[in-house]
Amino acid sequence: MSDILSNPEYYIGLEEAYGAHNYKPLDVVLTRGEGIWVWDVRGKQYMDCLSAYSAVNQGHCHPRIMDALIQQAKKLTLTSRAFRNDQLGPFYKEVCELTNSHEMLPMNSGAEAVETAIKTVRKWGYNVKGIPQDKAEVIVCADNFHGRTITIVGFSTDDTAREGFGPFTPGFTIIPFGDAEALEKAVTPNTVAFMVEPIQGEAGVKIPPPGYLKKTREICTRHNILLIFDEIQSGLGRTGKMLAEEHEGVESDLTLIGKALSGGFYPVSAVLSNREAMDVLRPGEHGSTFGGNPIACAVGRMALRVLIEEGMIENAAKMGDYLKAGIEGFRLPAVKEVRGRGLMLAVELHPEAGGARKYCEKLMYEGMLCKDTHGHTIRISPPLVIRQDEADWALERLHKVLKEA
Ligand code: IF1
Repeated sequence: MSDILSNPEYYIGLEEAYGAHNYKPLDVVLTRGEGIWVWDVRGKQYMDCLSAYSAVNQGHCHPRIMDALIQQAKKLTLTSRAFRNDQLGPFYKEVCELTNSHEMLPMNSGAEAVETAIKTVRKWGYNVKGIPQDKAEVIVCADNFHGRTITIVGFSTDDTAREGFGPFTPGFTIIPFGDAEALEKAVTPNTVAFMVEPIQGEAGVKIPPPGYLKKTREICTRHNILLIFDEIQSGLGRTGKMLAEEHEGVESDLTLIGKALSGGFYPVSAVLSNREAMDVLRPGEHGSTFGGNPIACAVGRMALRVLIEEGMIENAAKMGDYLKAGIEGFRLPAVKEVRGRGLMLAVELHPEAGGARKYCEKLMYEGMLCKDTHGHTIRISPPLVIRQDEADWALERLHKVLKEA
C-alpha cells in the first residue's frame, strides 16, 4: 500500500476521476511545505516560486502562525457576528494602524472583499454623493483580475474568465491600464469609484507608468470619486513595501487585502477604508458567516506580526532587486522583458520561445515550481523569506532552462 501513496499518478487519477476540471495544474503532487520549500509524494524537493499567488508570503507552515491557529482552534473557532469575540477588535486595530486606515470590514476570500467594496462605493454614491438610484458606475482597467464571481468576471477582459457566464452585472466601465487620460475621459456624473490593481498580477506583473497612481488619485479627488486599490496580491510585503501604493506615496480611499493576510493558513480578506465610505454600511446590510471569526483574526494578527518582526518586507525589497538584476544579467535572446517590484516578478519570453508553460515544466524537473501566465510570461514570486544563497540556486536553474530557449 505504501508505494501507491508515494505514486503521483494515484493522486492525479483521483483528481481526474472525481474532480471538476477547472484547472490544469502541473503534475506535481505536493505533501509538505516549509519556508520556501515544498516536497512531493516521492520526496522530491522544490522551491515554491508562486507562493500560492502571494498567499504564502511568510513561507509555508510558518511555526508562529501555525501555533496561533492551533491555540485559537483549541479555544473558540466561530461565533458568527451575532455575538462579539476577543480577537476581532484587536485585529481591527492592528490592521488599521499598520495600513493607516480608519476602519476595516473582514471577509474571507479576495473576491468577497472586492464585492464588498463594490457594494460600499455604490451605497456611498447614492447616500453621500447623491447619484440617482441604480445608476452608479465603477471604472475598472482592461486586463484586470479581481476574482471569479459573476459580477467580477462581468468586467473582466479575459474571455476565458467570462465566456458562458452571462448575463452580467451592469454599471462598469473599462479603460486601458496605465492611462490617466482615459480615466479622466471615462468619468461621468454617475461615477462612484475607480478600482485598480497598483500592479496587475495575472496580466503578467504589469507596472503602470511612473506617476500613474498619483494622477488617478488627483483625478478621483477632483471628481469626488472613491479610489480603490486591489492589493490582494500586491499587498502585505510582496512588492517590498507593506502596500504597493507606498511606492508612489499614494493613499486610496479603500484598499483590499487578502491571501497573505493569513500566511496561507486560512481564507482571510478585508476591505480597509476611510470612515466616510465605510460608514454607509449599517447593521444588517452586509456580512458573512465566517467573516471576522476568531481563528481568522488570531491567524491574521500573527501573519502580520511575523511579516514585520522577521523583516520580511525589507527582505522582499532586497531579494527582489537581487533576483531581478540576476535575471536581467542573463542577457538571453529568449527573454523579452523582466518586470516587477520586490518579489512580485515576471519574465516575459519572446513568442518564438514557444510559450512559458513548457519552461515551467522544465523548471519543475530542475526543482523550481513557477506558474506561466498569458502564454509567454513566467511569474517568479517565492515566499518573502528567501535568502541570497537560495536566490542564487534559483538563478542557476532559471539560466539553465532559459538558455535552452
Ligand atoms: C484562481 C489568478 C492571481 C487577485 C487579485 C482579487 C483576487 C485575486 C489582485 C480574488 C486572486 C488568484 C485566484 C486564483 C489564482 C490567483 C490569480 F491567476 F487567478 F489571476 F493571483 F493572479 N484580486 N487571485 O489576484 O481573490 O477570491 O481568489 O481569494 O482563481 O485560480 P480570491
